[in-house]
Amino acid sequence: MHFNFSKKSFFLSPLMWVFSFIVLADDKNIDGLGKPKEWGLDLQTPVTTVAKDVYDMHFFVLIIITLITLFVLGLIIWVCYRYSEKRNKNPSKTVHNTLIEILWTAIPVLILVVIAIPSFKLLYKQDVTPEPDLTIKAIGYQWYWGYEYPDHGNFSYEAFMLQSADELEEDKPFNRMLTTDTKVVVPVNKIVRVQVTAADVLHSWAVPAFGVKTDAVPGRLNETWFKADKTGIYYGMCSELCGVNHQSMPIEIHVVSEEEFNAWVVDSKAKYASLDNFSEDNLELTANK
Ligand SMILES: [Cu+2]
Repeated sequence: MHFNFSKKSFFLSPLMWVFSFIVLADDKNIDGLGKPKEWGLDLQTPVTTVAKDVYDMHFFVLIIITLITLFVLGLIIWVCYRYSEKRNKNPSKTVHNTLIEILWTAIPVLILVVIAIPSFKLLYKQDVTPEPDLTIKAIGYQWYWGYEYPDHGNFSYEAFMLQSADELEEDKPFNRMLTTDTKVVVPVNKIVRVQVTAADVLHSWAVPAFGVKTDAVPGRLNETWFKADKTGIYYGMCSELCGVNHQSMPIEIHVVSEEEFNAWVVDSKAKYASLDNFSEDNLELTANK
Protein backbone atom coordinates (compact mmCIF):
# COMPACT_ATOMS: atom_id res chain seq x y z
CA MET A 1 0.00 0.00 0.00
CA HIS A 2 1.12 3.51 -0.48
CA PHE A 3 -0.09 5.27 2.63
CA ASN A 4 2.79 7.59 3.42
CA PHE A 5 1.39 9.72 6.13
CA SER A 6 2.78 12.84 7.57
CA LYS A 7 2.93 13.05 11.36
CA LYS A 8 -0.11 15.25 11.54
CA SER A 9 -2.26 12.61 9.93
CA PHE A 10 -0.98 9.75 12.03
CA PHE A 11 -4.31 9.55 13.81
CA LEU A 12 -5.92 8.68 10.48
CA SER A 13 -4.00 5.44 10.21
CA PRO A 14 -6.54 3.05 11.82
CA LEU A 15 -9.06 3.96 9.14
CA MET A 16 -6.39 3.62 6.46
CA TRP A 17 -5.76 0.16 7.75
CA VAL A 18 -9.41 -0.77 7.34
CA PHE A 19 -9.50 0.74 3.87
CA SER A 20 -6.36 -1.10 2.86
CA PHE A 21 -8.31 -4.35 2.94
CA ILE A 22 -10.74 -3.00 0.40
CA VAL A 23 -8.13 -1.65 -1.97
CA LEU A 24 -6.76 -4.54 -3.95
CA ALA A 25 -4.37 -2.49 -6.05
CA ASP A 26 -0.70 -3.36 -6.12
CA ASP A 27 1.36 -0.20 -5.82
CA LYS A 28 4.72 -1.87 -6.15
CA ASN A 29 4.02 -2.07 -9.83
CA ILE A 30 5.40 1.19 -11.22
CA ASP A 31 3.11 0.77 -14.21
CA GLY A 32 0.17 1.16 -11.84
CA LEU A 33 1.17 4.71 -10.92
CA GLY A 34 -0.56 7.67 -12.46
CA LYS A 35 -3.59 5.93 -13.91
CA PRO A 36 -6.82 4.35 -12.73
CA LYS A 37 -6.71 0.70 -11.70
CA GLU A 38 -9.25 -1.93 -12.57
CA TRP A 39 -11.62 -2.34 -9.65
CA GLY A 40 -9.55 0.20 -7.74
CA LEU A 41 -11.26 1.95 -4.85
CA ASP A 42 -8.88 4.69 -3.93
CA LEU A 43 -7.48 7.96 -5.16
CA GLN A 44 -4.42 7.62 -7.39
CA THR A 45 -1.08 7.37 -5.61
CA PRO A 46 -0.09 10.99 -4.96
CA VAL A 47 3.37 11.99 -6.22
CA THR A 48 3.46 15.68 -5.33
CA THR A 49 3.19 17.35 -1.91
CA VAL A 50 -0.03 19.04 -3.03
CA ALA A 51 -1.55 15.70 -4.10
CA LYS A 52 -0.48 14.14 -0.78
CA ASP A 53 -2.18 16.96 1.11
CA VAL A 54 -5.29 16.56 -1.05
CA TYR A 55 -5.21 12.86 -0.20
CA ASP A 56 -4.92 13.55 3.55
CA MET A 57 -7.64 16.19 3.38
CA HIS A 58 -9.91 13.74 1.59
CA PHE A 59 -9.54 11.14 4.36
CA PHE A 60 -9.75 13.74 7.11
CA VAL A 61 -13.16 14.88 5.81
CA LEU A 62 -14.22 11.30 5.07
CA ILE A 63 -13.65 10.37 8.74
CA ILE A 64 -15.65 13.38 9.93
CA ILE A 65 -18.61 12.68 7.65
CA THR A 66 -18.50 8.98 8.56
CA LEU A 67 -18.72 9.79 12.29
CA ILE A 68 -21.54 12.31 11.73
CA THR A 69 -23.48 9.86 9.56
CA LEU A 70 -23.11 7.06 12.11
CA PHE A 71 -24.16 9.40 14.94
CA VAL A 72 -27.30 10.55 13.08
CA LEU A 73 -28.12 6.99 12.03
CA GLY A 74 -27.78 5.89 15.66
CA LEU A 75 -30.11 8.67 16.81
CA ILE A 76 -32.72 7.73 14.21
CA ILE A 77 -32.62 4.05 15.15
CA TRP A 78 -32.84 4.87 18.84
CA VAL A 79 -35.77 7.29 18.32
CA CYS A 80 -37.64 4.73 16.19
CA TYR A 81 -37.18 2.12 18.87
CA ARG A 82 -37.54 4.06 22.11
CA TYR A 83 -40.28 6.50 21.04
CA SER A 84 -42.47 4.19 19.00
CA GLU A 85 -46.18 4.35 19.84
CA LYS A 86 -45.93 1.04 21.64
CA ARG A 87 -43.15 2.13 24.04
CA ASN A 88 -44.11 5.78 24.43
CA LYS A 89 -47.86 6.01 24.92
CA ASN A 90 -47.88 9.63 26.18
CA PRO A 91 -45.52 11.72 24.03
CA SER A 92 -43.78 14.69 25.63
CA LYS A 93 -45.12 18.15 24.64
CA THR A 94 -41.64 19.77 24.86
CA VAL A 95 -40.95 22.22 21.98
CA HIS A 96 -37.83 24.05 23.19
CA ASN A 97 -34.61 23.12 24.91
CA THR A 98 -32.16 26.02 25.00
CA LEU A 99 -29.08 23.96 25.79
CA ILE A 100 -29.65 21.48 22.98
CA GLU A 101 -30.43 24.27 20.51
CA ILE A 102 -27.16 26.04 21.34
CA LEU A 103 -25.25 22.77 21.03
CA TRP A 104 -26.70 21.78 17.68
CA THR A 105 -25.79 25.19 16.33
CA ALA A 106 -22.34 25.57 17.89
CA ILE A 107 -20.99 22.05 17.29
CA PRO A 108 -21.63 22.03 13.51
CA VAL A 109 -20.04 25.51 13.29
CA LEU A 110 -16.98 24.22 15.12
CA ILE A 111 -16.78 21.18 12.82
CA LEU A 112 -16.92 23.48 9.77
CA VAL A 113 -14.13 25.65 11.20
CA VAL A 114 -12.01 22.54 11.83
CA ILE A 115 -12.51 21.57 8.16
CA ALA A 116 -12.10 25.11 6.79
CA ILE A 117 -8.67 25.86 8.30
CA PRO A 118 -6.69 23.03 6.61
CA SER A 119 -8.84 23.45 3.51
CA PHE A 120 -7.84 27.12 3.05
CA LYS A 121 -4.20 26.28 3.75
CA LEU A 122 -4.31 23.68 0.98
CA LEU A 123 -6.07 26.03 -1.43
CA TYR A 124 -3.29 28.60 -1.02
CA LYS A 125 -0.62 25.95 -1.40
CA GLN A 126 -2.16 24.92 -4.73
CA ASP A 127 -2.74 28.48 -5.84
CA VAL A 128 0.59 30.15 -5.14
CA THR A 129 3.31 28.90 -7.50
CA PRO A 130 6.75 28.75 -5.89
CA GLU A 131 9.73 30.02 -7.98
CA PRO A 132 9.52 27.62 -10.95
CA ASP A 133 12.41 25.67 -12.50
CA LEU A 134 10.64 25.49 -15.84
CA THR A 135 7.43 26.61 -17.47
CA ILE A 136 5.24 24.73 -19.89
CA LYS A 137 2.10 25.95 -21.57
CA ALA A 138 -0.91 23.75 -22.22
CA ILE A 139 -3.50 24.92 -24.74
CA GLY A 140 -6.85 23.19 -25.01
CA TYR A 141 -8.37 22.66 -28.46
CA GLN A 142 -11.45 20.75 -29.60
CA TRP A 143 -10.24 17.98 -29.09
CA TYR A 144 -6.58 17.72 -28.23
CA TRP A 145 -3.95 19.52 -26.20
CA GLY A 146 -1.15 21.66 -27.56
CA TYR A 147 2.06 22.22 -25.58
CA GLU A 148 4.77 24.86 -25.63
CA TYR A 149 8.12 24.95 -23.84
CA PRO A 150 8.80 28.70 -23.77
CA ASP A 151 12.06 28.56 -21.78
CA HIS A 152 13.53 25.54 -23.63
CA GLY A 153 13.69 26.77 -27.21
CA ASN A 154 10.01 27.68 -27.47
CA PHE A 155 9.08 24.61 -29.49
CA SER A 156 5.48 23.47 -29.62
CA TYR A 157 3.57 20.34 -30.54
CA GLU A 158 0.18 18.69 -30.18
CA ALA A 159 -0.94 15.57 -28.35
CA PHE A 160 -3.72 13.45 -29.86
CA MET A 161 -5.29 10.40 -28.28
CA LEU A 162 -4.26 7.08 -29.85
CA GLN A 163 -7.00 4.63 -30.83
CA SER A 164 -4.93 1.46 -30.56
CA ALA A 165 -1.48 0.15 -29.69
CA ASP A 166 -0.75 -0.18 -33.44
CA GLU A 167 -0.51 3.60 -33.64
CA LEU A 168 2.32 3.86 -31.10
CA GLU A 169 5.35 5.55 -32.63
CA GLU A 170 7.69 4.93 -29.72
CA ASP A 171 8.29 2.34 -27.05
CA LYS A 172 5.79 3.12 -24.30
CA PRO A 173 2.79 1.41 -22.72
CA PHE A 174 -0.60 1.76 -24.39
CA ASN A 175 -3.48 2.61 -22.12
CA ARG A 176 -6.87 2.90 -23.74
CA MET A 177 -8.31 6.44 -23.70
CA LEU A 178 -5.16 7.74 -21.97
CA THR A 179 -2.20 7.32 -24.30
CA THR A 180 -1.37 10.14 -26.70
CA ASP A 181 0.83 10.18 -29.81
CA THR A 182 3.30 12.63 -28.24
CA LYS A 183 3.94 13.22 -24.55
CA VAL A 184 4.66 15.93 -22.03
CA VAL A 185 8.12 15.42 -20.53
CA VAL A 186 9.25 17.05 -17.29
CA PRO A 187 12.22 16.49 -14.98
CA VAL A 188 11.71 14.83 -11.58
CA ASN A 189 11.91 16.95 -8.39
CA LYS A 190 11.66 20.22 -10.28
CA ILE A 191 8.99 22.84 -9.83
CA VAL A 192 7.02 22.97 -13.06
CA ARG A 193 4.77 25.95 -13.72
CA VAL A 194 1.95 25.10 -16.11
CA GLN A 195 0.22 27.94 -17.89
CA VAL A 196 -3.16 26.79 -19.10
CA THR A 197 -5.37 28.35 -21.72
CA ALA A 198 -7.74 27.33 -24.51
CA ALA A 199 -8.22 28.31 -28.13
CA ASP A 200 -11.91 27.59 -28.61
CA VAL A 201 -14.10 26.54 -25.67
CA LEU A 202 -13.55 25.79 -21.98
CA HIS A 203 -11.32 22.80 -21.22
CA SER A 204 -9.58 21.77 -18.01
CA TRP A 205 -6.07 20.40 -17.58
CA ALA A 206 -6.23 17.79 -14.82
CA VAL A 207 -3.71 15.22 -13.57
CA PRO A 208 -4.95 13.35 -10.47
CA ALA A 209 -1.57 12.01 -9.28
CA PHE A 210 -0.26 15.59 -9.19
CA GLY A 211 -3.32 17.06 -7.46
CA VAL A 212 -3.70 19.47 -10.37
CA LYS A 213 -6.88 20.61 -12.13
CA THR A 214 -6.97 23.98 -13.84
CA ASP A 215 -9.58 25.43 -16.16
CA ALA A 216 -8.44 26.29 -19.67
CA VAL A 217 -10.31 29.44 -20.62
CA PRO A 218 -10.06 31.13 -24.06
CA GLY A 219 -8.42 34.54 -23.72
CA ARG A 220 -7.21 33.91 -20.21
CA LEU A 221 -3.96 32.48 -18.89
CA ASN A 222 -4.43 30.33 -15.80
CA GLU A 223 -1.54 28.96 -13.84
CA THR A 224 -0.86 25.88 -11.76
CA TRP A 225 2.25 24.04 -10.61
CA PHE A 226 3.55 20.65 -9.56
CA LYS A 227 6.76 19.04 -8.41
CA ALA A 228 6.67 15.31 -9.05
CA ASP A 229 8.91 13.34 -6.71
CA LYS A 230 8.77 10.00 -8.55
CA THR A 231 9.66 9.19 -12.13
CA GLY A 232 7.04 7.42 -14.20
CA ILE A 233 4.16 7.95 -16.57
CA TYR A 234 1.18 9.88 -15.29
CA TYR A 235 -2.11 10.36 -17.07
CA GLY A 236 -4.76 13.01 -16.88
CA MET A 237 -7.80 14.07 -18.83
CA CYS A 238 -9.65 17.13 -19.96
CA SER A 239 -12.04 17.71 -17.06
CA GLU A 240 -14.42 20.30 -18.44
CA LEU A 241 -17.15 19.06 -20.75
CA CYS A 242 -15.97 20.65 -23.98
CA GLY A 243 -17.97 19.02 -26.74
CA VAL A 244 -18.62 15.77 -28.53
CA ASN A 245 -15.02 14.47 -28.31
CA HIS A 246 -14.32 15.64 -24.79
CA GLN A 247 -13.23 12.11 -23.88
CA SER A 248 -10.48 12.06 -26.53
CA MET A 249 -8.13 14.62 -25.05
CA PRO A 250 -6.08 12.78 -22.46
CA ILE A 251 -2.83 14.04 -20.96
CA GLU A 252 0.27 11.86 -20.84
CA ILE A 253 3.17 13.10 -18.74
CA HIS A 254 6.53 11.40 -18.44
CA VAL A 255 8.48 12.37 -15.34
CA VAL A 256 12.13 11.57 -16.08
CA SER A 257 15.62 12.34 -14.79
CA GLU A 258 17.14 15.69 -15.66
CA GLU A 259 19.55 14.11 -18.19
CA GLU A 260 16.71 12.34 -19.97
CA PHE A 261 14.73 15.56 -19.97
CA ASN A 262 17.62 17.52 -21.51
CA ALA A 263 18.09 14.86 -24.19
CA TRP A 264 14.36 14.99 -24.97
CA VAL A 265 14.51 18.79 -25.26
CA VAL A 266 17.38 18.55 -27.78
CA ASP A 267 15.44 15.99 -29.84
CA SER A 268 12.20 17.92 -29.62
CA LYS A 269 13.74 21.21 -30.72
CA ALA A 270 14.77 19.48 -33.93
CA LYS A 271 11.54 17.54 -34.29
CA TYR A 272 8.91 20.19 -33.57
CA ALA A 273 8.78 23.54 -35.29
CA SER A 274 10.10 26.32 -33.11
CA LEU A 275 7.61 29.12 -32.62
CA ASP A 276 10.34 31.64 -33.42
CA ASN A 277 10.52 30.38 -37.02
CA PHE A 278 6.80 30.65 -37.40
CA SER A 279 6.48 34.02 -39.13
CA GLU A 280 3.40 35.52 -40.76
CA ASP A 281 4.90 34.67 -44.19
CA ASN A 282 5.08 31.01 -43.31
CA LEU A 283 1.50 31.06 -42.16
CA GLU A 284 0.41 32.59 -45.45
CA LEU A 285 2.34 30.06 -47.50
CA THR A 286 0.73 27.23 -45.56
CA ALA A 287 -2.69 28.77 -45.97
CA ASN A 288 -2.26 29.14 -49.75
CA LYS A 289 -1.22 25.55 -50.30
CU1 LIG B 1 -11.59 19.55 -23.43
